[in-house]
Amino acid sequence: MRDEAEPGASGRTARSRRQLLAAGTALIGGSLAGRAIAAETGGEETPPHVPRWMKEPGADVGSQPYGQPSPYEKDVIRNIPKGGKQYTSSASRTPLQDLDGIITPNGLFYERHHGGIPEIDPAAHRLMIHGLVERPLLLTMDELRRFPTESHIYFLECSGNPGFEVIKQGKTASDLVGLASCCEWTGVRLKTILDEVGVKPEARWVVAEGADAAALARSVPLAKCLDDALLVFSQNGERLRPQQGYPVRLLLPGFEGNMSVKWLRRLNVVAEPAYSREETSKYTDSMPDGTARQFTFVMEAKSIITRPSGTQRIAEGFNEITGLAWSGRGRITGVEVSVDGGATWQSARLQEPVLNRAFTRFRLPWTWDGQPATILSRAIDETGYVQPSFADLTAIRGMKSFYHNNAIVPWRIAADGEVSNGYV
Ligand SMILES: Nc1nc2c(c(=O)[nH]1)N[C@H]1C(S)=C(S)[C@@H](COP(=O)(O)O)O[C@H]1N2
Ligand SMILES: [Mo]
Repeated sequence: MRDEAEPGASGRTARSRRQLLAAGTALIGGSLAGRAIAAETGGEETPPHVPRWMKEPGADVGSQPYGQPSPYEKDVIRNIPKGGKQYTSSASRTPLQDLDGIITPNGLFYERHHGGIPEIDPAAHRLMIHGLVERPLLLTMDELRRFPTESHIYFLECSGNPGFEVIKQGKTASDLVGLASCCEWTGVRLKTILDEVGVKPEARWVVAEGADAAALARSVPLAKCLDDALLVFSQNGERLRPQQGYPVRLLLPGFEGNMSVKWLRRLNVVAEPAYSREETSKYTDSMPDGTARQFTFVMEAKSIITRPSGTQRIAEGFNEITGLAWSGRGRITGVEVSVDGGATWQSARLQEPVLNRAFTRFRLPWTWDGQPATILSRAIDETGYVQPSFADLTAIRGMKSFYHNNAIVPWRIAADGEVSNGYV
């Protein structure tokens, strides 16, 4: 077994993992647990000594009116690319490999901004609903909150997660698919507001516009607006963060992130799409025959193994393989994992809850024999759709595409336990 001095992204958990391994061995009848204690070299703060933090009272209640993570978790932060003009078109990624469960903490939710993050005074902000409607409305944020409200757990994912070339460059799970996050959203159904204004029979689309310097605008099919679209004002129980669209954003479950317009100021009900920048020059994909795919709304099923994953290092013996799967078309019904480069596949256990258009956590117990291996996962959703390999995806879409790359990500495990991107 490799020991606790291991470096890498998972270094901070190396010791607790070793202890867990020792405990697991004891559970199945070995006597390694006693040896592990004797070999412990943690120093004065480690049992059987009494640690420093037991010898005097801890910090006062309210020493942090808004709570912060332990200082020892300071490296669990958003993954922000170096350089580049952050105020024009920028993104930061969720550190998926450092998180557990299915909920993304608000401070680690991925960000994608086309004109920076506006600081909006909610008292001055209004939502205008107009166009092909009987009774146009201008809503204050307080008025919006008076409508019947719902909470749902949904993922949100940028359709450039990752670009077709990036898949060969990223090192960590976050580099590769960190433009995806999942949280509990609270808001008012867009249908409730559209019923209030009275949509005219010739209406087919709703153009949503943001109050940022980009004035980002997207045309949304009326059917989606009357289905599960939400006007969101809270995430994970607290008001939206400025980065996520404070004080109100559109949330279109399962659709490409770009359409979930943040800092929402206007909904224009129309008969034809706007053909805005974001649905003509961007968020379209060039196909091998020279045509372009346009209005590619739904995010197809995807999965990623978050542990073990790129830049982590594993020890021989027991390792739980775990990760996340999601589909814009509904629930995940299965995740298959291969530990032999795709030759054979096993069903992973899906951890409850398994929710519609939300991250689903999967787990598979695995004993690594210390030989080089390639591990992969593929998601299956309730429509029967199976996540494709990069080769299968590009056979149809070519390499001129940028968006909607939902290919399987392989992780290569070297003989020393180092995990790296299997595409490189
Ligand atoms: N007004 C506005 N809405 C926006 C954007 C933007 O730049 N401006 N970015 C879009 C893109 S490309 C994505 S992927 C999601 C990102 O949402 P998030 O930053 O909350 O993760 O917001 C979308 N909505
Ligand atoms: Mo995006």
